[in-house]
Amino acid sequence: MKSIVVLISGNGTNLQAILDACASGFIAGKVTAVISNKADAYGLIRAHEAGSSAHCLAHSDFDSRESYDLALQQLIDQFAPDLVVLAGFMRILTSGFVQHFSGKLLNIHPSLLPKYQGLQTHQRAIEAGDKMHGCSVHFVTEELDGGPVVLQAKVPIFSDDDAETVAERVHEQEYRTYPLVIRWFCQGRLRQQGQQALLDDEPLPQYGYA
Ligand code: 3YE
Repeated sequence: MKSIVVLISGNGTNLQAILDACASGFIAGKVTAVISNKADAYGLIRAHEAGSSAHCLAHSDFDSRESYDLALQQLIDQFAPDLVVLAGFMRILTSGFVQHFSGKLLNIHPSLLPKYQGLQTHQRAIEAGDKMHGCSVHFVTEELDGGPVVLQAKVPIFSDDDAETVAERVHEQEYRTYPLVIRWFCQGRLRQQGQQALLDDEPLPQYGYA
């Protein structure tokens, strides 16, 4: 049974999908701890209800990004996790943090990477006239949303969509793709080798969406 630490900043709907997948046995792992950088994150209640250790480490209590990330790293290390999962955790992580957890740090991003790194992805996809959008699970490297992609799911964008209806469609795919990737990781089938993600030692394709 692998140990997973999940980092959140808010509602924690992806966290809930992961907790459910652990409870059903789909993921051979246990969410040992959930850490939020915001005290009012509803995901902390989800964590508590699922029997995970729930923590708040507020970035506002620290005077630098480096000191926060070091404290976060030390808190995570107490649980000695096999995997650290960002699930709506809205902070850019320092290179020291990323290096410390290299190869065991995953994020889910609401776009078909490498398109639309950063924020407001649904609005930007609509404004660009894209017919296709989606989400990407990737290993975290120093470059924001730039690490090797493991799995993507596509959704259509219809002419009467707005950012909210698209977000809803993308969320449904996030709740399927993230647990699947975490399942692979906990089975020992998934690893990171530099800018490549390997599944069963085979390189996964890095898509280039123009
Ligand atoms: N850090 C690195 N590489 C990555 N963090 C995330 C992915 C990822 C990463 O691939 N090095 C929002 C955008 C960040 C933002 O600017 N946040 C602010 C704080 C805002 C607040 O706390 O209210 C900041 O300065 O970090 C996860 C996604 C990060 C999105």
